[in-house]
Amino acid sequence: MPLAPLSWPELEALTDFQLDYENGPTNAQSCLRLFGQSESDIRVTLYRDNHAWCPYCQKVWLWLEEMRIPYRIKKVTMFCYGEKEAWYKQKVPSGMLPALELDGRMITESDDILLALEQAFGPLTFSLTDPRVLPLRRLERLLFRAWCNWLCRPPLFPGQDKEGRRKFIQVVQQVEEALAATPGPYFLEEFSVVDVIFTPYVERMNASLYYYKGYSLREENPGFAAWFDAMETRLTYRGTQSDFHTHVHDLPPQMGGCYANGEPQALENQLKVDEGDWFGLPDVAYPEPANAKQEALYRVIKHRRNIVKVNPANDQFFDQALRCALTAMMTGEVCEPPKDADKALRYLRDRLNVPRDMSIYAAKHLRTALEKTAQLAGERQGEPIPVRHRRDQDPANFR
Ligand SMILES: N[C@@H](CCC(=O)N[C@@H](CS)C(=O)NCC(=O)O)C(=O)O
Repeated sequence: MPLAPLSWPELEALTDFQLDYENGPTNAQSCLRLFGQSESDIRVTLYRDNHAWCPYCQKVWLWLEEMRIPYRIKKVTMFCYGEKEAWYKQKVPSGMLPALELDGRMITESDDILLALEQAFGPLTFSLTDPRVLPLRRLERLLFRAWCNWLCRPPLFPGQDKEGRRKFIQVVQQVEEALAATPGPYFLEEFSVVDVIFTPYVERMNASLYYYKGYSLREENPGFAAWFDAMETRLTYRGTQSDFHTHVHDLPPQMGGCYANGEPQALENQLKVDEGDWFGLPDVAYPEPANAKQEALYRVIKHRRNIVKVNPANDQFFDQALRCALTAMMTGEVCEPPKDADKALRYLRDRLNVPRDMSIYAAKHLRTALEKTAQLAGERQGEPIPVRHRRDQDPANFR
């Protein structure tokens, strides 16, 4: 017999998920990080984007976490998903992110921020200006440009996609050689600022090329594979790590478009990223934490009123459908949603964000529960995810 959906208090009793936001592992929800020090020790405020989509913010964020520098976090809206806060435009008239306040001095441009942080707190193993770091800094930009040229150029002539792929793979070979030049999995002998610099875009390349081009950076290159595996041993990186679904749909408005090549492998991958199986994606390889479902449940409960409010479906109706999905996730039993709940459940499935809302495995469980519950109601998809903007993700609805 199918189960009736549990009530919110009943669901609440099924999770004891807790996080020490100030002193515990890196997470996207903290607004204050202390690392065992006191608030009076704080010299730094990081202004970063609300949804953890901005790659340059991730770079500075990861550096601060690795160095365990106490800091405050102020979250700011990006143009593509909402209205930039007036208070931020007074501080940074261009509205660009990230920005960092160090001893009352405002700094923009992520590399300048890292240089200033190095001056104040010392380097992360090597300085950005170290002669061994400089060529790798340039290599990262070379890889970035080859990626943009392949992914973000509208197709103008036949063979353009193949040419983009060939040139990208040429630079990938150079990166593979750089990774192979030292004995460990990182760029230099030890984890360093170089790994931090490569992280944001390599993560975005892995996601976007898998989805739009059918090319799996992590699986097709042993150096990258070992590097990703090593990065995932670090709680700092895990806390900032996103998933394929989030990236492939946050990149188009940020990059001015991402162009799919229509190849069979790409089509297959698109289906997998959008509709599952999310556990079969090469976006994470470390073993799943035991409390991933509890985390997903805790995070939904915390924001349930807003989640229900922003869903295009009727509130009472969606509240029940959502509880069905959560009940199924936590009990493993079938919980029949109200008739026609397919669209509403898939609307939420498509709008979970990692790591903004929860960590990667928690989101895989929640997406799976939403999809499986939706399948009991029908085949209809939710409203399409916009590609020119992401106002559907306006953080104003969650304040
Ligand atoms: N060169 C800058 C680039 C920063 C940048 O492009 N930031 C983007 C976000 S990824 C931004 O703030 N755009 C304005 C917005 O989207 O609101 C840096 O390294 O900090």
